[in-house]
Amino acid sequence: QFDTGMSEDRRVIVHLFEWPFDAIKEECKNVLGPQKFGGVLVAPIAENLLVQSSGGVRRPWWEIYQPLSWNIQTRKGNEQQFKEMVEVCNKNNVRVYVDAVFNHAVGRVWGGDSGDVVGVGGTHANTKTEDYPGLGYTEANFHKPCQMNFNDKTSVRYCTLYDLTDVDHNQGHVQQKIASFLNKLIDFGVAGFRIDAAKHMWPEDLRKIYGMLKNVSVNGVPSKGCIWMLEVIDDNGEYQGDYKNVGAEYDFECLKPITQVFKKGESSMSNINNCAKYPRYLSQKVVALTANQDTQRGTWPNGFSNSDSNGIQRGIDAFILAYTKEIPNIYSGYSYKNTNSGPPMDDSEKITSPLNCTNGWTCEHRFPPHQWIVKFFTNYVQDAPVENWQSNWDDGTELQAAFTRGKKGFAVFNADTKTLKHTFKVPLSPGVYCDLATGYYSPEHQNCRGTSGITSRKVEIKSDGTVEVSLPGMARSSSVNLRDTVAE
Ligand code: LAG
Ligand code: CA
Repeated sequence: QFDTGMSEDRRVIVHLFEWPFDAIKEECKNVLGPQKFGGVLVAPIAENLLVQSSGGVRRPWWEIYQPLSWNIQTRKGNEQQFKEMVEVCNKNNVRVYVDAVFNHAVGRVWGGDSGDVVGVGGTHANTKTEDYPGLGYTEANFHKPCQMNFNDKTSVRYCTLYDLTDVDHNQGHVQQKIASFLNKLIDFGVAGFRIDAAKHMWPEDLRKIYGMLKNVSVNGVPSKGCIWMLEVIDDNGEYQGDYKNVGAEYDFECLKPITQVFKKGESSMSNINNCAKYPRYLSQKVVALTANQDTQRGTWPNGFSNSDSNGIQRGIDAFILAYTKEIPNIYSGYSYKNTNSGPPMDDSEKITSPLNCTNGWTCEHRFPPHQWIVKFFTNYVQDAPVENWQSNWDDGTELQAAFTRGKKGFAVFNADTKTLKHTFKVPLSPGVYCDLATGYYSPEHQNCRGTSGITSRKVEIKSDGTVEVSLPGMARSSSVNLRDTVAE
């Protein structure tokens, strides 16, 4: 684990995708602070292109990935609301991270013949002449448009992603613009950034920009250097090494077998365990991603859909939280009609409040087992080693696994459709434990409690260190909507 500068033993980040600032402020106070989340990742905040409709829906979510000014002005709120949110989250010991989009600006197609485009705050830009006054960029600050060849690193960094106008980060002027935006946020108390499309920028340029940043200071107290979480999507490790001296990187590679095991019953638990031992995971700062707006929509890797709520994503989240030694980053979103659908909104296109987890907001992070497993990670295991790994006691499908985290925790997963029944031997002290997947220990009741006062499952470790486990299988075919099961 790398030093994140998060408060005390807090480590888990939750991505509240497209939550308005006012709602995040409340969530920090009422849920994230008390439940010991370490940080919240906020979706892009810089003024973006206003897209009336696309793919049959109004206001597609992805308009936020097309910036045209540095003003903090999106449907999530304005600069004042942002500042207040950061202040309240910091007071509640929840660090704020911002998804920063600076590989590109609004794409060419949106300007039509005249090239004129307008942002959600009324700022204009011209995609034809490449004048983006709100960003302080002119044609000279962009790469020449070209078709990206994904087999060529130079092309991946220089050429055009979708048709988004590609910024030239080698220029001092550009570095200055980006750094001053990030520094302004650091002044507000922001502690780090997700670097969108990091793979599409040169590591040396990113290092220069990182070097221009101020020191982070939270609640007026100097904290660790700013954290960068780089989005480097990498199937075979051909890019990740390039960025290891720039910042932390999201782990996409090991998410793949994890997704395959839980989603389809393919790959195997031992592939997951081997993956985590690749040298690059030991030498680099890693953020263990469980999902993001892209993976949820199936963009990568053979993703999910709304009806995927039958426990698959929850299984993945729980597995990563129980297994990882890195910094976990879970995702909380909303249900959607098609993959373009933006966040739930009212008739005036204002984003509705997610605070009651209604209207389509799915509030995965409030699902009680998530909160207990966040505690399992935060309060107990953290970077304790994964030991006593077993995944092949059964009939060879290897969709079930058990492991201990040092002498601090024991976890069993069943991603198979059939029931798991097995007796394990573990090095934890004998006694009766609460199963944190179903409840938590309540000192007040001196018992294990689930939701609504129900006594939750207990697990006994006998004096010879054995523990009998019986776990039902996953129902891959059933389709329960998440909204029916989240805490309201
Ligand atoms: C990312 N990481 O590198 C984000 O995680 C991902 O969500 C972003 O794509 C992408 N990079 C650019 O920041 C999203 C949508 C795209 C969307 C893009 C820009 O997944 O579908 O493209 O944001 O808004 C859209 C249209 C395309 C069109 C493009 C440019 O969907 O059809 O070509 O805009 O006009
Ligand atoms: Ca680029």
